[in-house]
Amino acid sequence: MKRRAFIDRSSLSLSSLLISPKIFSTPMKNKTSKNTFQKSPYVLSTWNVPSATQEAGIALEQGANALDAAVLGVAVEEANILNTTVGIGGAPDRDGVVSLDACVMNHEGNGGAVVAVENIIHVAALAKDVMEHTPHVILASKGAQKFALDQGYTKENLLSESSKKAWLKWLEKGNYTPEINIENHDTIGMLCSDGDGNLSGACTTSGLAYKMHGRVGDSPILGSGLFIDNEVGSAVATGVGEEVLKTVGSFLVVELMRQGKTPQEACEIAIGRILSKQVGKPNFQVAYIATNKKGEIGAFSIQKGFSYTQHKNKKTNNVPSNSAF
Ligand code: SD4
Repeated sequence: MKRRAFIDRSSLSLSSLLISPKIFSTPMKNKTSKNTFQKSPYVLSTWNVPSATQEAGIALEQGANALDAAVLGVAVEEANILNTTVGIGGAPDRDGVVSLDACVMNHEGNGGAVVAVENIIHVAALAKDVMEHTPHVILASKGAQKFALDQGYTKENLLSESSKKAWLKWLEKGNYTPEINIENHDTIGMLCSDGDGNLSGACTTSGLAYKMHGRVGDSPILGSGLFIDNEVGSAVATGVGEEVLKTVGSFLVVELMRQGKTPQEACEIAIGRILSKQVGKPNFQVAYIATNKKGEIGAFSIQKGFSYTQHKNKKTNNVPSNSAF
């Protein structure tokens, strides 16, 4: 699953990427957890996203906090017009409308999310703005867009020519069931641990290709697409959101780690929970990645083909995940 970064990495830096007027203006509160074991920053991202992961890693190495780094990192894929599952260029719904979902969570247990947002590229930054500048956790659709415009975001056409072409081809069959296959699951979920050992994360997606208009998946739902507990660990999901929502997947992974499971064991049990409701081999993909306060990492998926990208000790590499089938 190769992608070329739309934005040249060198053009992105802590000082130059103005995805949100406020992205780096929030003072770090320096609230560290009681059990900080890991001080060397690291980043984990779903799928093969070296540019985004490295961007976040470099930001952490330069002293950014985990939340700022995650939002900055996923912004690389949100701006990548060739990535048909995130941000600009994302596959539209069955009516030809691109709508985006995103959420963030920080080490203090705060979160923000936006669902079904049209015409705004950097929805993870917008989710962070919801967290930091409203009394709410989730803003939806037109309300989220109005908030974005008030915050200084600009309206963009998110439907690329090639995504439009693919949608028109899909329409020829008149098949109004969202397609479910492992190729269209490339949500970027990113987990960051910063120099203070604090955990934060972001998850951003255009959702399932050709979904019903108004459909919202797991990715912007705290506890399903993403969950952070700075005392325990963090987890993020990708794949068919309906299955993750029904098992509150990322929360489950973190709660399993709280009970003493390693991140790997927790991801495997959470995938097992989904499989336990299925008869035979399912035809959909779900994958989790997770990390704990010791810096241990886990990843597991239903189907073969899932991988995650990590940035650790100044190196970025892609790691294949084990799978149930
Ligand atoms: C969703 N979990 O909307 C997302 C899909 C996904 O790449 O992972 N897309 O259900």
